[in-house]
Amino acid sequence: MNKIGVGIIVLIFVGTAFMIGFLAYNFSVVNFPVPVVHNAKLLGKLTVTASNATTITSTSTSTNTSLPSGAEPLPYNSANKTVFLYVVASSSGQPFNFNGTSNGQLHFYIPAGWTVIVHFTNQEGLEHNFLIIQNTTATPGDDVGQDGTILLAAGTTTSNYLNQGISSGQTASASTTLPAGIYWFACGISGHAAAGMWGVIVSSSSVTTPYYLIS
Ligand SMILES: [Cu+2]
Repeated sequence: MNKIGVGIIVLIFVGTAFMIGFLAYNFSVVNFPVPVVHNAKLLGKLTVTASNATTITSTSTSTNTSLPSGAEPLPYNSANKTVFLYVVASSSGQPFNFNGTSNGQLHFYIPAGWTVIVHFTNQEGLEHNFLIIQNTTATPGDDVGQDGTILLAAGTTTSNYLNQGISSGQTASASTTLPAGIYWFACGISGHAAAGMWGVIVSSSSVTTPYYLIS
C-alpha cells in the first residue's frame, strides 16, 4: 500500500469517528430534553404545587389558601359563606362584555351553597342587566329566558329582562344562594348574551376559596 492509500484510510476512519460523535451529540441535545419539558407542562396543568399556586389572604380572615394556576381570588366572607361578584359592563372594548370578557371566557368558581352578592355596574352607552341562569342549552340565544331558569336578576326583573336594564353610570345589586351546579351569568336584554355578554359560574363542593379564571 502506498502513502496515498494509507492517507485515504486514515481520512475515512477520522471522518467516521467525527460523524458518530456529531450524531451522538445531536441525539443527546435534541432528543433528551423533549420528554422532560413535556412532563413538566403536564404536571403544571394537572397539579397545584407551591411553585405555581397563588397565595392569597381573604378579606375577612388571615387564612392563606392556594388557588389553581392563573386564578385570581374573589372577595368573600367565610364567616357567613358569602362571595361578592363585582361585575362591570365595561365602556372599553366591544359593547357586549362583562369585565372586558365575552362568550363564556370569564368563569367564577364558588363553594357550593354559598350566597352570591352581585354588584353590577353599567359603564356602557347601551342599557344592560345581569342575570344568573340555570341553563339548559350550550350557548345563549336572543331570549335567555328560553334557555333555562332565571335565578337572579340585577337591574331588571325576571319578567322584564328582555328590554329593561340600567343606564350608563348606574349600579344594581342582587343576591341568591347557588347549590352545586354550573350556571350562566348573562345580560338578559334581547340579543345581548348571544352577542357575547355571558360567562359561567361553577358552584362546587370542591371549591373552598372563591376565585375566577379568564380563558
Ligand atoms: Cu346587555
